[in-house]
Amino acid sequence: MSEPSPRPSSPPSSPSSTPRDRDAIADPWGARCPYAAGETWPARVDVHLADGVREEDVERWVPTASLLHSNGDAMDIAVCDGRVVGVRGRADDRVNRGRLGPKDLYAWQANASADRLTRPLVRDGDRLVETDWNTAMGRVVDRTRTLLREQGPSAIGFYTSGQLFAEEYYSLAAIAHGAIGTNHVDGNTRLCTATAAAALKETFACDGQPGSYGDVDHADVIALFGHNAAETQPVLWMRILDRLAGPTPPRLLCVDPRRTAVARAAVESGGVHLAPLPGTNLALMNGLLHQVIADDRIDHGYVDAHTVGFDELAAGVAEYPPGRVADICGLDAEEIRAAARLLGSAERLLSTVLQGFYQSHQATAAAVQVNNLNLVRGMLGRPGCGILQMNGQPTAENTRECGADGDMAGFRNWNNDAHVAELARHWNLDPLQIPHMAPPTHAMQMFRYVEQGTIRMLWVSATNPAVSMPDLARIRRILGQERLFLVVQDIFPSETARLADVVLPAATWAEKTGCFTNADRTVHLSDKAVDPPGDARADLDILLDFARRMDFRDADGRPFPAWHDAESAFDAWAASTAGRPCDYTGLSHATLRARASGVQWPCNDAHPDGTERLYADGRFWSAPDECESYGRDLVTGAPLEETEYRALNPDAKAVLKAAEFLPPRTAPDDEYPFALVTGRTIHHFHTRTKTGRTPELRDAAPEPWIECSATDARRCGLGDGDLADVRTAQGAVRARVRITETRDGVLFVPFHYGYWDTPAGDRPGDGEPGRAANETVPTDWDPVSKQPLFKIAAAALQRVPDQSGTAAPTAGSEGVR
Ligand SMILES: Nc1nc2c(c(=O)[nH]1)N[C@H]1C(S)=C(S)[C@@H](COP(=O)(O)OP(=O)(O)OC[C@H]3O[C@@H](n4cnc5c(=O)[nH]c(N)nc54)[C@H](O)[C@@H]3O)O[C@H]1N2
Ligand SMILES: Nc1nc2c(c(=O)[nH]1)N[C@H]1C(S)=C(S)[C@@H](COP(=O)(O)OP(=O)(O)OC[C@H]3O[C@@H](n4cnc5c(=O)[nH]c(N)nc54)[C@H](O)[C@@H]3O)O[C@H]1N2
Ligand SMILES: [Mo]
Repeated sequence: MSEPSPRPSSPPSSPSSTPRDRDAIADPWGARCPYAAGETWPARVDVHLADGVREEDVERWVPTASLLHSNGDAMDIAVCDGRVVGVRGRADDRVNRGRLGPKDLYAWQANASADRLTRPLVRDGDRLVETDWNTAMGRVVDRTRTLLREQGPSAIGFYTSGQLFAEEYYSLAAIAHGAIGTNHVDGNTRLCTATAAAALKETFACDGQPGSYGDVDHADVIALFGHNAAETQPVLWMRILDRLAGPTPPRLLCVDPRRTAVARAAVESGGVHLAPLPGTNLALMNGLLHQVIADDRIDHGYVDAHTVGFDELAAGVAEYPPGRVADICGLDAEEIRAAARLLGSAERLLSTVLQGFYQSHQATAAAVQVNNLNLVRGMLGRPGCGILQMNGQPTAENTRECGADGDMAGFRNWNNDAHVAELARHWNLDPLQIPHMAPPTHAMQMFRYVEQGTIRMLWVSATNPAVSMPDLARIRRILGQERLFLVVQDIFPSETARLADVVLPAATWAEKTGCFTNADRTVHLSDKAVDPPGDARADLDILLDFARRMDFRDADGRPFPAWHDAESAFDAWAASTAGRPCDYTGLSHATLRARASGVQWPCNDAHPDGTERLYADGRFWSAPDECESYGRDLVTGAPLEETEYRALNPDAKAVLKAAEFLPPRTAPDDEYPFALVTGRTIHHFHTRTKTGRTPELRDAAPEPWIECSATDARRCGLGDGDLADVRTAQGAVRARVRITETRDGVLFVPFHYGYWDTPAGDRPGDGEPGRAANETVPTDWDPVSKQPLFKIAAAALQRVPDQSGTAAPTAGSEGVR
């Protein structure tokens, strides 16, 4: 194993940062470090080591960041005897100042689970049998060659992740787009941050997160739209809690149908919690903009200098007075006015948006209105004035910027021949080899093509669609087809791996080197700390091995891709970003290793220390020749032509776009009277392949549950802890009821629970209730971003009769207060 030279680890720099090992299940956010607006967030170093290991016993500390959410919490991995024995937060990192959340502290243990995939597997009839790399890769290469010969590149699809490293995505994009020439490349980022990207492309004509976590230190109002940060980005939430505990606390706005910890804090801060009916976000945003404009809380100077479209926006939202919006959203008009006053009186407004918007009805249109809100208030590019169209997954930013989601690497515009030619020069390929005649195929469409049989080989890496996609009965049918050749590259025998023809065992975080970028553009290097188990190999090595076996060549007949390891891949990636918004040319593995903190892109000669906020100078990447996208119609999703965009925005400003509210397609009715939303708990990550193998986290939330209000429970004859079925037209989930302060008419089910840890074959038969939330979620997506709508289904709730005994109510995130 090659030992990277150690980066300066972060010893406690002040008494307040003496490392502390807390019980992060009982105390998820730890002790407060109050601070005032404009001050530096104090350090607090969190640590957790395996039983019996003391800090002084640790042989090496290897720098990395968390791979269990998009926050990018920087930490050092503790290594003893070639094993990971714990983690410690990095006090000097800009993202977390030493803090770690529950998953950060415990989930590293999953790497050492006994059931890690250690050998490649190939299908032999009904069974998957162990084999060697030559045999497994031989099968993949044979099938690829046959399909290319018989059907051409569009018979092959790649479905990847938001959890690999930048070097891996860039290699995958080069192989799939460049060498194979298929347009069927997307990530599970389609399920996750497609709407974040789309909303930024609509407003700024280019992806790229404008804001910074540093804005929390300055804001006087922080608005969280469909974002349960307390559970999904606990370290960012600690920062907000520390401001709330300080002398000049911000006020919060929380928009969420559930009474989350964020909602409670909003009320306690003197701010507002709005609990709209699911699926009505756009109406609400239009109402808030209506009132902010009516109260003339507009920064006219900013709007005139830096935006186009204000008059159309004002005319559009004129139709949404608070009374009408209150009816649509199931709110009081006075609540809407109060929220508008809060937003209108802000001097430094930080807005964050996440899945409550991205995975609901009219997702992009609603997320764009948050951009509009900050723009009309002139709240962008100054300390405390920011927009965070959040990411969810740890490396989703890289999936997008490297082009592994089908976009062109470097936020290039597939619809601009000059951009395609530039990328082709970096790859030394003929531009015609890179598909760009049509928009990249999105994941939902790729699964449709697999269903219809035009895609015959699907290579799935680091994602578990058999649990995370909507309408699982359909997904199981699609992935289980005889005619499909399914390659699954994972670290565990997931529900998806069990359906595969070839399973490739991967090395993961701590076992491989690479970079990744969090939601506020902070790039961290994650160094290899220990060897992977058995024959498992880094995802990068698997991809490059495939390329060599396929004997891909560039225009001069040299092996393609031209790079051979993580460092050379990073250098190639960085070079390809020169002159683009996500400019990495000032970074390398060596420079990142030498720094005590992660660095925010763009980082180049002009900005050698990175860039805290985009658009501080009021200049955007929206010039027609520079932009990543010409935009779409917000209601229908129809793409704009280049000529239309040139007419709309000739002077490279930000675009204010209005959209009319349409009632959701799936609304509660007599048969299905509830609105069902699905989402997360603090203890688990996604399909629990890691957190379900971590004792502390598994035991904190061992089983799924159904949240509903006390009124709704009573109406359905249910008590806390009773077993019930949530049923939609798609399917059903059976779980115990947890009575919470969610609004009446709304049910919540966590989506983390699949079937890998239930007795074999314990999957629901058709029509039988299962435990995966996605049994119930219909196939539907946002017309602009193509992100599936996981948070809007019409459902019925029924007590399961003949319950034996009375089980205790589910323990767990009710403790998250
Ligand atoms: N603990 C934990 N943290 C995670 C993850 C995890 O699995 N576990 N995953 C990471 C990833 S990939 C992601 S994408 C993020 C997601 O992070 P979040 O978006 O914060 O999490 P969710 O629970 O999916 O949804 C957020 C909230 O949306 C609300 N909501 C539902 N419907 C509506 C609606 O119509 N309108 C509004 N305004 N709100 C609504 C829900 O009640 C929920 O509280 O978390 C990241 N962090
Ligand atoms: N109903 C409902 N469904 C949802 C959502 C929701 O809110 N509600 N949220 C959606 C969102 S935002 C997201 S992000 C998705 C997440 O959905 P998935 O991506 O399917 O969830 P994960 O469990 O994170 O799957 C990652 C897989 O990669 C494997 N893995 C981990 N590390 C590595 C590695 O280094 N290399 C390789 N090769 N494999 C690795 C893990 O074992 C796991 O099988 O779910 C979506 N689905
Ligand atoms: Mo996500």
